[in-house]
Amino acid sequence: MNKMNFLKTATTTLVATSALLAVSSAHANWKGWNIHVPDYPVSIGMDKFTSLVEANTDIKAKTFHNGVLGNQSDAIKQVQLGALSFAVFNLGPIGPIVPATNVVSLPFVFKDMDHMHRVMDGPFGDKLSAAMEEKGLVGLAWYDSGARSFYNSVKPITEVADMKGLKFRVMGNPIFVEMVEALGGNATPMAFSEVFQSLKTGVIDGAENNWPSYESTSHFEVASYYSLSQHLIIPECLCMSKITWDGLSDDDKAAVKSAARESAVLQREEWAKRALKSRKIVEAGGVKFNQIPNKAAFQDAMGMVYKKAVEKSPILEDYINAIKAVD
Ligand code: GTR
Repeated sequence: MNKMNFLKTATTTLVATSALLAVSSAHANWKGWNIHVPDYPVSIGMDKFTSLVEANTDIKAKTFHNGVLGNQSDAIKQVQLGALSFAVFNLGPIGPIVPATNVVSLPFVFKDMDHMHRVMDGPFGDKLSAAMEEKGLVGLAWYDSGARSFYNSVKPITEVADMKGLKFRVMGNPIFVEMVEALGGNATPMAFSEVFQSLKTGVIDGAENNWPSYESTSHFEVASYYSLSQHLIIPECLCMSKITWDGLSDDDKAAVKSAARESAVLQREEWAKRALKSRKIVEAGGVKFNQIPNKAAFQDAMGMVYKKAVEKSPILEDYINAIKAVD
């Protein structure tokens, strides 16, 4: 083939491929995974995201709430494979797949929610997104998930010694097992959907979560001691499958990204409102909540957890320092 013919063929192929891609994007039907009930802040954010995507592109997008598409660890794999197009994931269970993200699963790594926002909304958040993208997850925006505290059906936790002998459900990441063990308790990784029944039947004594999840799952009805340890502040990502993302035109990418950002603004507002509302609901429902006077003792017990995490992924040392360096 001479040079001219080659160029012609190449151009024709390119045009045909782009046309195909454009067609596939025009008829795209995105499925999104969500673990939460439809009126949860994450769900409201995701619904905003899909309505903006549908308004500003030719893509059809629908979120399946209530975890009907399976548990979080399986859903992460489905998004990586492109079987699901998008999802909101807590970064906790992403750690085993993208070790760099383990830094946000280290207990007490953030001072408070505002500190977490300053870190994640700056260059550090972009660094974590880049690490996720290498594993097929494109981070579009960061959602809020509050601070997680311990709750159980046996007694209030006021000091580290109270954790001894209690069995807590944790999310799927060895860091959380180590965290509970470092405090003297026992830990069982378990899917979110199984926690209520396990609390009710006494398979576990407790779990840990933020006010809205403690309330929306009714865990407060079967584990009524909520102790404000606030040991984890883990952001969540509105993530897309890289396979889906790579098939988008530049215009669609811009529209999708801006839809995600706009949805995150709403999600954070809704989060703040729901955290207050959920706390009121559970207190009215008879929850006995207590402050922990010496939180520093819980923090001090985390030395081994940090040491092991850094041994496994040495990059975490720099990441921990980078987080601490953000005021
Ligand atoms: C919630 C979080 C979920 C899920 C859940 C859990 O706070 O929003 O993504 O991680 O906790 O404990 O499994």
